[in-house]
Amino acid sequence: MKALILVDIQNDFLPGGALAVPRGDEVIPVANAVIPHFDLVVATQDWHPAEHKSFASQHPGRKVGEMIDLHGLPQVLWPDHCVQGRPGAELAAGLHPAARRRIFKKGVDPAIDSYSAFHDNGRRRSTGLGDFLRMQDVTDVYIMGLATDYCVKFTALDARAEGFNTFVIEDGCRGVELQPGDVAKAIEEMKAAGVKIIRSDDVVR
Ligand code: VGL
Ligand code: ZN
Repeated sequence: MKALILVDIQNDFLPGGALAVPRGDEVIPVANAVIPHFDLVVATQDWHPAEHKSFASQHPGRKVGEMIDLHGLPQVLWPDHCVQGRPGAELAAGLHPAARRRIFKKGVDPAIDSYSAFHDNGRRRSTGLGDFLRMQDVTDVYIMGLATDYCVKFTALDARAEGFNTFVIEDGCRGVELQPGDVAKAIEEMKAAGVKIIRSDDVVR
């Protein structure tokens, strides 16, 4: 059984959003093209409380893009984004309705960030996605969305670690690139972990 995981295709990660990923909107038509080829589609939603500690606004004197130590974990400080219940946290309006059927929320604990769709950055709490996929007899996981160098990468690495055959649809992803080259590095890291990098054409045929 194959599953498609749509990572964080939310308004705040689109051009004009609070944490806009360059050309993030270009993943929407790719998502809509591949969705009909999957029996199981799951979407993730970054879903932060307003006082989330990944927000630079919660650390007086600190700026967006700076690195801090958050309870023992390195943490990039982000602009306020994907705040629970706000329009920026909604899935992109243009997404195929099937994208909305099963949503896993992450980043809910204010004290720890959660790039992966499977568990938080300290591996303290699971989102339930791994068990859910196993319960549906999923063996192969296809991943795309935003952003390549954060949530897509960590979701793909965790999918491998959980034993799924893992595919990342490269043209269905866009990256933040805080540092130039971050996307290329993320792709190499995923490959090294056994993630297969494919194109949407490989799914839609
Ligand atoms: C993400 C930074 C902060 C992502 C989420 O979806 O890649 N990046 N929160
Ligand atoms: Zn976030």
